[in-house]
Amino acid sequence: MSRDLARAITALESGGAVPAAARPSLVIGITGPPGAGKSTVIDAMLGVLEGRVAVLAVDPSSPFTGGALLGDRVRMNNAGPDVFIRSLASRGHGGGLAPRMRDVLSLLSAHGYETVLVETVGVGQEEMDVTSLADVTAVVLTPAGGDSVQAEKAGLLEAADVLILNKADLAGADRVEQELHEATGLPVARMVAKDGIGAREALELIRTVSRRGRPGVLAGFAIDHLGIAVVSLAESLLFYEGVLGMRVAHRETVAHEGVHVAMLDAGGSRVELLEAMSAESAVGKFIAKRGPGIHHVALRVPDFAATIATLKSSGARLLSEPRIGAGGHRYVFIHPASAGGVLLELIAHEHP
Ligand SMILES: Nc1nc2c(ncn2[C@@H]2O[C@H](COP(=O)(O)OP(=O)(O)OP(=O)(O)O)[C@@H](O)[C@H]2O)c(=O)[nH]1
Ligand SMILES: [Mg+2]
Repeated sequence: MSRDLARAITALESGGAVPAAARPSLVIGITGPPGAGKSTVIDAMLGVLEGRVAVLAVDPSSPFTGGALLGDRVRMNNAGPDVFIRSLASRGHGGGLAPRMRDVLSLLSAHGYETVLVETVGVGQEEMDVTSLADVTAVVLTPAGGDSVQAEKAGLLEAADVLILNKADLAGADRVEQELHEATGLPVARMVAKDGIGAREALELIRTVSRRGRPGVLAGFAIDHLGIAVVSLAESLLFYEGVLGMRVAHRETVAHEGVHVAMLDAGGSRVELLEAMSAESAVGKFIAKRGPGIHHVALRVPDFAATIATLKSSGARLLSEPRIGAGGHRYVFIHPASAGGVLLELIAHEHP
């Protein structure tokens, strides 16, 4: 298969046609200053990626396609024989790098490659054009002084969808992570690529970012329920159940949150009445401060783990680590300060 593909790519370069893809691959651009650890990051990702994976390295210096292939494969210890690796020279070929790359990506899709990692050194227009072909561009930076300045000058940060702070084993990682996040507003994933650390989390972040704005995948989102703080469940049920005629789906005491809960069906969504077990519980304090009323909005999210990872790296304030709540669902609360003044509960969209 791999040899067919190599032949097909060679044929392309002499003007061959590209077959149509059944399902497009996820194309991840890995770029950044020289020596930031792009190849090592890719190698670490190869260690955790499943399915068919291809690596394209854009070699800015070599006039020979495949010129850097050997060197790169030697450095990629996790590249098994099934990983397709190819270097594309950015010089010495007519027609521009981006059009050739687009064709190669189509071929890889057509050959069933689910993930394509594209390494480029982020300098020059040709390279930036290639970056625009990726679904997600991750810029690799390090705590070493000057890296981020250089990346900014090269316009790299503008092309970035996520940042990877590699070499997080070096001094200053915390400070640089904070600075990068504040300067760009982008999520930052930390890695110690040479030890394979952080690759899984970085990929999770990349997948989450690539899902944004893609219709269809968002279909998993739904308002799960509206949480209403009440003084007395018994009294409020007289209205919600007795007068309105809503049906109580279940009642439960969630001790670690200090509440008695009545869940009422409301079409596809639900209403959750919350009665405080004590004045010290969160709902007790809420009522003391603001009186009874809407306490939180709960959203069901399609990819809970990935969403949590993105939230954390984007600096959103979570009230706790994910917990198991009513009905056995995993959930987490996001502080109103991070969610437009609403206490937001996220619930894993899964059936226990
Ligand atoms: N301390 C430390 N060193 C690392 C880490 N990851 C990579 N390196 C080292 O950084 C150097 C450069 O790594 P590469 O992966 O070749 O970097 P690159 O960005 O692909 O480099 P070019 O392709 O030449 O631009 C190597 O000596 C790696 O061993 C890390 O997490 N921590
Ligand atoms: Mg490299």
